Amino acid sequence: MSGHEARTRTNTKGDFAMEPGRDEKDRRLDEHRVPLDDLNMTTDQGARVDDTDNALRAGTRGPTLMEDFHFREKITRFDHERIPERVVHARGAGAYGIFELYEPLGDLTTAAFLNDTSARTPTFVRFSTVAGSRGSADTVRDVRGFATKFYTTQGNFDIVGNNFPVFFIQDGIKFPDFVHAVKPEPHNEIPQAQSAHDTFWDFVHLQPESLHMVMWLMSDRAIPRSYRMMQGFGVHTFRLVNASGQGTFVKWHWRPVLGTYSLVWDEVLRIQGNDPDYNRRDLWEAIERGAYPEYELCVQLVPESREHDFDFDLLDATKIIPEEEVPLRPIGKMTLNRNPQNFFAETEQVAFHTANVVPGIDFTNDPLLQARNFSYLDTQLLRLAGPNFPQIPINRPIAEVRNDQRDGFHQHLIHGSRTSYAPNSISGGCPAAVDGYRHYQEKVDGSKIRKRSPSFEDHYSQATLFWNSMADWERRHIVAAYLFELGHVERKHIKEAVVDHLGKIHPDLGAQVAQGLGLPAPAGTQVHTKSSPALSMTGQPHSAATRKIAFLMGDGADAAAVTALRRALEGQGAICEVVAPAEGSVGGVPVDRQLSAANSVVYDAVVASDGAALGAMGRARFFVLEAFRHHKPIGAVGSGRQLVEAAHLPNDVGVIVGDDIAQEFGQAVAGHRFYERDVSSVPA
Ligand code: HDE
Repeated sequence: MSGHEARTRTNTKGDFAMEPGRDEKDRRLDEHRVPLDDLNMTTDQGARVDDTDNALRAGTRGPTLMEDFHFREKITRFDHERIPERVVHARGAGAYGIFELYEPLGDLTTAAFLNDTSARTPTFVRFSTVAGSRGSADTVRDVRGFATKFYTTQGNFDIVGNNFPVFFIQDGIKFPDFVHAVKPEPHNEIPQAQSAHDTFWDFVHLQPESLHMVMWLMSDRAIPRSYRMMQGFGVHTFRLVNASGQGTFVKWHWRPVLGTYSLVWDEVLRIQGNDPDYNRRDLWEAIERGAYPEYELCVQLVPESREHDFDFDLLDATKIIPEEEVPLRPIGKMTLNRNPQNFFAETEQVAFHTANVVPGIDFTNDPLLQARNFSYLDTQLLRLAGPNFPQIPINRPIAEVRNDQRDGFHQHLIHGSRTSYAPNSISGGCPAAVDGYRHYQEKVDGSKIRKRSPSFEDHYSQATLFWNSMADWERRHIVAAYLFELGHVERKHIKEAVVDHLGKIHPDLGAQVAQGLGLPAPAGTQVHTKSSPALSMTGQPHSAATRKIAFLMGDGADAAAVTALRRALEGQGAICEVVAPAEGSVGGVPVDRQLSAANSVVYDAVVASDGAALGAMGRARFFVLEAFRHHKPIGAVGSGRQLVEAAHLPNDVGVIVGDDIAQEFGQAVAGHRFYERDVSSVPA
């Protein structure tokens, strides 16, 4: 069933229960769903309304009357529609899914959903940017949130992760400082959703533990092509616990089946104007189309006996465990297969929490994780107005909830019990605390001290590892990102201090950024030469599936050639759209978008057909040139060659012209971009 059908079905009254394949969470939401049907309008109290266009007044030109309860209720409800946005990760997009396990992990954990391969565990995922407010653009340079709620039979388990495997700080007590630094500056609330300003870089140079994460932020990982093509990481080291109480350290990884791909910087700046909802729309449309995003859940496992075998501390969230040292083990797959029906009710009101764990999954003493285990519950109390937010439909577990917690604003449950305390004899001792979550028995012994472990002191080695592992094009993009960001910093001492740190990460990086900023190259430092190939985005799985291709067609276009190429690409799962100077059809082929309403930046590739007419149009030439500048495959069939010639492309890397280009062009689309193409002479 396609996502669209699923949505339509759930909008229709009555047929849910009969529908096979629906998961438990989906079924339980039914009682909260308001179907689209033929009911007449009522007030919140259920009284029928006969006019919602005119307030009650004393005479047609007279004052509005207090007595108009419908008017007052309608306006009051409107006045109170907004809730505080998330203090970070305010802008997001959500989707429902299903998690399926590959093999039982009984030797590692007692978690039921990690032991039962027949279980289809419902999930809800919210992707987000971090710094911007709710209305900011999707394609900003930022970390992306990747938060997953598993509705397991033992209660909710949340992996509240990001698309980078490390974080800016080591100790949660620095989080307010970091967030204040990256958010818009306090005096004028500028800039929105950007790190390119003085306070962020001031923080970075004074808090060098952020340097490794900032390398990721300056890389193209910070501008993902799609939420569907982005990795996710739990970041911290967590712990799995088996039936004998034995612990194993674990790092969570989500690996997108379509591979990890990014946009390019110049492109994202233009997408922000063309389609600020670019990533949100992409996720929504893919699910509606039935192209369900899939991610493998992988784990890195470290036996407790190996805790101190690394040259970094497993409790330090600014460090990765290189995949070459501890390989990824795929344990299951999540498929996102359903869009929410109401953004506010589901995506906005969902509340994640790192401390939502189930038996068999536990924490470590990572000081960042420890702080998060406090913060998420606290933040929901404000954002969702009180302690009963777990009763909001999206947050309710599918496991039964029983306890003596009571009352508070917006209590939805009617507790029938005559007691709300334990122990009690009146209610037979119920609810009884037996056979529940048991914390891992870790021996703790230490003096109270405000100090970090010396094992947290190295802030450079893994930033160097990241730089060493990049392909040439990735390094070029990283240098360009530092130049853009530091180019927006006003204070010279901040730029100098950052460049000094960059020299310690790698002399080449320091020298290149210094040169662009007109600063002296930092003093050379001896750095290690180790690399981790898994950190580069080269070598991703190739697929043309869900890639968007614009067919630029003019009046004399060769419709047969276009149709044949289109069929071949659609056969690989690509999405083809015809762009032409006017709506209607060209040579019998229906036009999807008129040229003046289309822009190359929202497509992955461009095919030109009939260059004679289009070659004379500046907008069509620009369309091709801009796609070329962003390293996208350019194809031409029939007279499309003339448009490509008219665009005056400086070289032909990734420009595929001919009568039978289907195979070569399909491969080019699957390969994403021609980063080796020199675009330095293309006007911006
Ligand atoms: Fe969060 N973070 N965070 N964070 N975080 C929030 O919780 C916080 C951190 C992450 O889609 C807030 O409900 C502290 C790391 C995601 O709803 C808040 C610290 C990672 C989301 C909060 C961190 C994350 C949040 C804001 C340092 C990656 C969005 C609203 C100790 C592993 C979840 C909310 C969603 C949201 C606190 C660090 C990921 C304030 C104190 C590291 C994906 O509670």
